[in-house]
Amino acid sequence: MFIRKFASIAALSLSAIASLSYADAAHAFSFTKSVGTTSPTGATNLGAYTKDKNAITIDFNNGTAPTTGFAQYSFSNETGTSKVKADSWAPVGPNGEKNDSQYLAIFDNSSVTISLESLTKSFGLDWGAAHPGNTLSFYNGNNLIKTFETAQISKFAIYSELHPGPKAGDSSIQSAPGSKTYYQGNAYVQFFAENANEYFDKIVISQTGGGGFESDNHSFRTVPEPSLVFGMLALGGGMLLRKRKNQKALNLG
Ligand SMILES: [Ca+2]
Ligand SMILES: [Ca+2]
Repeated sequence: MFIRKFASIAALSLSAIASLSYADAAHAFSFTKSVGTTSPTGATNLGAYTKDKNAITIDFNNGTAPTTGFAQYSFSNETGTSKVKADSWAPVGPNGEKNDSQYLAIFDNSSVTISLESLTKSFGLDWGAAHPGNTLSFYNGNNLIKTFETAQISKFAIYSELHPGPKAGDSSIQSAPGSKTYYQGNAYVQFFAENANEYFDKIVISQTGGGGFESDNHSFRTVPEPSLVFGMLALGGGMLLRKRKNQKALNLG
Protein backbone atom coordinates (compact mmCIF):
# COMPACT_ATOMS: atom_id res chain seq x y z
CA MET A 1 0.00 0.00 0.00
CA PHE A 2 2.71 2.41 1.07
CA ILE A 3 4.93 1.42 -1.85
CA ARG A 4 2.08 1.86 -4.31
CA LYS A 5 1.38 5.33 -2.92
CA PHE A 6 5.06 6.24 -3.17
CA ALA A 7 5.20 4.93 -6.75
CA SER A 8 2.19 7.02 -7.80
CA ILE A 9 3.73 10.14 -6.19
CA ALA A 10 6.98 9.44 -8.04
CA ALA A 11 5.07 9.01 -11.33
CA LEU A 12 3.22 12.27 -10.72
CA SER A 13 6.48 14.11 -10.01
CA LEU A 14 8.03 12.66 -13.16
CA SER A 15 5.10 13.83 -15.29
CA ALA A 16 5.33 17.27 -13.65
CA ILE A 17 9.03 17.43 -14.52
CA ALA A 18 8.27 16.25 -18.08
CA SER A 19 5.60 18.92 -18.61
CA LEU A 20 7.87 21.58 -17.08
CA SER A 21 10.74 20.76 -19.43
CA TYR A 22 8.28 20.63 -22.34
CA ALA A 23 7.03 24.13 -21.44
CA ASP A 24 10.63 25.28 -21.20
CA ALA A 25 11.46 23.97 -24.67
CA ALA A 26 8.40 25.74 -26.09
CA HIS A 27 9.27 28.99 -24.33
CA ALA A 28 10.16 31.84 -26.69
CA PHE A 29 12.05 35.13 -26.41
CA SER A 30 10.44 37.03 -23.52
CA PHE A 31 10.61 40.31 -21.61
CA THR A 32 9.94 41.80 -18.20
CA LYS A 33 9.07 45.40 -17.39
CA SER A 34 9.64 47.26 -14.13
CA VAL A 35 10.55 50.71 -12.86
CA GLY A 36 14.22 49.57 -12.90
CA THR A 37 16.68 50.80 -10.30
CA THR A 38 18.76 53.91 -9.51
CA SER A 39 22.19 54.44 -11.11
CA PRO A 40 25.19 52.56 -9.59
CA THR A 41 26.51 55.90 -8.24
CA GLY A 42 23.19 56.58 -6.47
CA ALA A 43 22.46 59.68 -8.60
CA THR A 44 18.70 59.96 -9.15
CA ASN A 45 18.76 62.23 -12.23
CA LEU A 46 20.24 59.70 -14.71
CA GLY A 47 17.14 57.59 -15.53
CA ALA A 48 16.46 53.95 -14.61
CA TYR A 49 19.08 51.18 -14.74
CA THR A 50 18.98 47.36 -14.90
CA LYS A 51 18.92 45.37 -11.65
CA ASP A 52 21.37 42.88 -13.24
CA LYS A 53 24.71 43.66 -11.55
CA ASN A 54 26.65 41.53 -14.08
CA ALA A 55 25.41 43.39 -17.15
CA ILE A 56 27.48 45.72 -19.34
CA THR A 57 25.75 49.14 -19.35
CA ILE A 58 25.93 51.96 -21.92
CA ASP A 59 24.58 55.23 -20.43
CA PHE A 60 25.40 57.74 -23.27
CA ASN A 61 26.40 60.24 -20.56
CA ASN A 62 29.51 61.39 -22.46
CA GLY A 63 27.21 62.59 -25.26
CA THR A 64 27.97 59.85 -27.77
CA ALA A 65 26.92 56.32 -28.69
CA PRO A 66 30.07 54.14 -28.60
CA THR A 67 31.61 52.99 -31.90
CA THR A 68 34.28 50.81 -30.23
CA GLY A 69 34.15 48.28 -27.38
CA PHE A 70 31.55 45.60 -26.60
CA ALA A 71 28.54 47.41 -28.13
CA GLN A 72 29.14 49.46 -31.30
CA TYR A 73 26.38 51.82 -32.49
CA SER A 74 25.88 53.00 -36.07
CA PHE A 75 23.10 55.40 -37.16
CA SER A 76 21.22 55.06 -40.47
CA ASN A 77 21.06 58.88 -40.74
CA GLU A 78 24.01 60.31 -38.87
CA THR A 79 23.25 63.86 -39.98
CA GLY A 80 19.50 63.58 -39.16
CA THR A 81 17.45 64.03 -36.00
CA SER A 82 18.35 60.61 -34.54
CA LYS A 83 21.18 61.16 -32.07
CA VAL A 84 22.37 61.19 -28.47
CA LYS A 85 21.02 64.30 -26.74
CA ALA A 86 19.60 65.69 -23.49
CA ASP A 87 16.13 67.24 -23.15
CA SER A 88 12.83 66.86 -21.28
CA TRP A 89 11.85 63.69 -23.21
CA ALA A 90 14.62 61.60 -21.58
CA PRO A 91 13.31 58.33 -20.04
CA VAL A 92 12.57 58.88 -16.32
CA GLY A 93 14.14 57.33 -13.20
CA PRO A 94 12.72 54.46 -11.08
CA ASN A 95 10.58 56.86 -9.02
CA GLY A 96 9.61 58.96 -12.02
CA GLU A 97 12.51 61.39 -11.46
CA LYS A 98 13.51 63.71 -14.32
CA ASN A 99 16.50 62.41 -16.25
CA ASP A 100 18.97 65.26 -16.93
CA SER A 101 21.51 63.07 -18.73
CA GLN A 102 22.23 62.35 -22.38
CA TYR A 103 20.14 59.55 -23.94
CA LEU A 104 19.47 57.96 -27.34
CA ALA A 105 16.62 59.26 -29.56
CA ILE A 106 15.57 57.66 -32.86
CA PHE A 107 13.10 59.49 -35.13
CA ASP A 108 10.92 59.06 -38.25
CA ASN A 109 11.79 55.95 -40.19
CA SER A 110 15.43 55.89 -39.14
CA SER A 111 17.38 53.43 -37.01
CA VAL A 112 20.51 52.67 -35.04
CA THR A 113 22.22 49.27 -35.30
CA ILE A 114 24.06 47.91 -32.24
CA SER A 115 26.73 45.34 -33.17
CA LEU A 116 27.83 43.20 -30.21
CA GLU A 117 31.27 41.70 -29.80
CA SER A 118 29.92 38.33 -28.61
CA LEU A 119 26.67 36.40 -28.28
CA THR A 120 24.30 37.98 -25.78
CA LYS A 121 21.28 36.55 -23.96
CA SER A 122 19.69 39.63 -22.42
CA PHE A 123 19.20 43.28 -23.40
CA GLY A 124 17.58 45.94 -21.23
CA LEU A 125 16.70 49.59 -21.79
CA ASP A 126 15.06 52.50 -19.98
CA TRP A 127 12.27 52.97 -22.55
CA GLY A 128 10.65 56.38 -22.18
CA ALA A 129 8.11 58.76 -23.68
CA ALA A 130 6.76 55.75 -25.61
CA HIS A 131 5.14 56.16 -29.03
CA PRO A 132 3.45 53.71 -31.44
CA GLY A 133 6.09 52.44 -33.89
CA ASN A 134 9.00 52.17 -31.43
CA THR A 135 10.60 48.95 -32.75
CA LEU A 136 13.34 46.60 -31.50
CA SER A 137 14.71 43.74 -33.61
CA PHE A 138 17.15 41.07 -32.42
CA TYR A 139 19.48 39.28 -34.86
CA ASN A 140 22.16 36.61 -34.86
CA GLY A 141 24.28 37.75 -37.81
CA ASN A 142 21.73 38.43 -40.56
CA ASN A 143 19.09 36.08 -39.11
CA LEU A 144 16.17 37.92 -37.52
CA ILE A 145 15.26 36.21 -34.24
CA LYS A 146 12.47 38.42 -32.91
CA THR A 147 10.90 41.88 -33.33
CA PHE A 148 9.04 43.79 -30.60
CA GLU A 149 6.86 46.92 -30.95
CA THR A 150 5.48 49.37 -28.40
CA ALA A 151 1.98 47.86 -28.32
CA GLN A 152 3.39 44.48 -27.16
CA ILE A 153 4.68 46.07 -23.95
CA SER A 154 0.96 46.46 -23.23
CA LYS A 155 1.32 48.48 -20.05
CA PHE A 156 4.28 50.59 -19.02
CA ALA A 157 5.45 50.85 -15.40
CA ILE A 158 5.21 54.66 -15.16
CA TYR A 159 3.03 57.18 -17.02
CA SER A 160 5.02 60.37 -16.59
CA GLU A 161 3.59 63.86 -16.34
CA LEU A 162 7.03 65.00 -17.58
CA HIS A 163 5.97 63.52 -20.96
CA PRO A 164 2.52 65.00 -21.76
CA GLY A 165 1.02 64.99 -25.24
CA PRO A 166 -2.08 64.46 -27.38
CA LYS A 167 -3.52 60.94 -27.64
CA ALA A 168 -1.35 58.82 -29.90
CA GLY A 169 -3.99 56.18 -30.57
CA ASP A 170 -3.15 53.45 -28.04
CA SER A 171 -4.29 53.53 -24.41
CA SER A 172 -1.66 50.94 -23.37
CA ILE A 173 1.12 53.35 -24.39
CA GLN A 174 -0.40 56.45 -22.76
CA SER A 175 -2.71 57.17 -19.84
CA ALA A 176 -5.37 59.87 -19.49
CA PRO A 177 -5.40 60.91 -15.84
CA GLY A 178 -8.82 62.52 -15.92
CA SER A 179 -7.97 65.20 -18.46
CA LYS A 180 -7.39 65.65 -22.16
CA THR A 181 -3.64 65.47 -21.64
CA TYR A 182 -2.12 62.02 -22.04
CA TYR A 183 1.00 60.92 -20.18
CA GLN A 184 3.45 58.74 -22.09
CA GLY A 185 4.72 55.35 -20.89
CA ASN A 186 8.14 54.71 -19.31
CA ALA A 187 9.61 51.40 -18.06
CA TYR A 188 12.87 49.51 -17.70
CA VAL A 189 12.20 46.69 -20.18
CA GLN A 190 14.49 43.65 -20.13
CA PHE A 191 14.44 41.15 -23.03
CA PHE A 192 15.63 37.55 -22.60
CA ALA A 193 16.68 34.87 -25.07
CA GLU A 194 15.24 31.66 -23.62
CA ASN A 195 17.65 29.22 -25.30
CA ALA A 196 20.87 29.08 -27.35
CA ASN A 197 18.91 29.36 -30.63
CA GLU A 198 17.82 32.85 -29.56
CA TYR A 199 21.21 34.27 -28.54
CA PHE A 200 21.86 37.47 -30.50
CA ASP A 201 24.78 39.68 -31.55
CA LYS A 202 22.93 42.54 -33.25
CA ILE A 203 20.01 44.79 -32.22
CA VAL A 204 18.26 47.32 -34.47
CA ILE A 205 16.35 50.14 -32.74
CA SER A 206 14.02 51.95 -35.15
CA GLN A 207 11.02 54.26 -35.34
CA THR A 208 8.25 53.47 -37.84
CA GLY A 209 6.27 56.62 -38.66
CA GLY A 210 6.06 59.78 -36.54
CA GLY A 211 7.21 60.30 -32.96
CA GLY A 212 10.48 59.28 -31.37
CA PHE A 213 11.95 56.19 -29.70
CA GLU A 214 13.72 57.52 -26.58
CA SER A 215 15.89 55.16 -24.51
CA ASP A 216 18.76 55.26 -22.01
CA ASN A 217 21.01 52.94 -19.96
CA HIS A 218 21.17 50.00 -22.37
CA SER A 219 22.34 46.81 -20.65
CA PHE A 220 23.79 43.62 -22.13
CA ARG A 221 24.31 40.22 -20.49
CA THR A 222 26.60 37.94 -22.52
CA VAL A 223 26.46 34.15 -22.60
CA PRO A 224 29.47 32.30 -21.04
CA GLU A 225 32.55 32.68 -23.20
CA PRO A 226 33.55 29.48 -25.05
CA SER A 227 37.07 29.93 -23.59
CA LEU A 228 35.60 29.49 -20.10
CA VAL A 229 33.97 26.19 -21.12
CA PHE A 230 37.23 25.02 -22.72
CA GLY A 231 39.06 26.09 -19.57
CA MET A 232 36.81 23.88 -17.45
CA LEU A 233 37.27 20.99 -19.89
CA ALA A 234 41.04 21.48 -19.74
CA LEU A 235 40.90 21.46 -15.95
CA GLY A 236 38.90 18.20 -16.00
CA GLY A 237 41.31 16.72 -18.57
CA GLY A 238 44.29 17.77 -16.46
CA MET A 239 42.90 16.00 -13.42
CA LEU A 240 42.31 12.85 -15.48
CA LEU A 241 45.88 12.98 -16.80
CA ARG A 242 47.29 13.41 -13.30
CA LYS A 243 45.27 10.42 -12.11
CA ARG A 244 46.68 8.31 -14.97
CA LYS A 245 50.20 9.51 -14.21
CA ASN A 246 49.79 8.51 -10.58
CA GLN A 247 48.54 5.11 -11.66
CA LYS A 248 51.52 4.72 -14.00
CA ALA A 249 53.94 5.67 -11.22
CA LEU A 250 52.30 3.08 -9.02
CA ASN A 251 52.68 0.40 -11.71
CA LEU A 252 56.35 1.26 -12.27
CA GLY A 253 57.05 1.35 -8.58
CA1 LIG B 1 22.08 58.76 -19.89
CA1 LIG C 1 8.50 59.05 -27.94
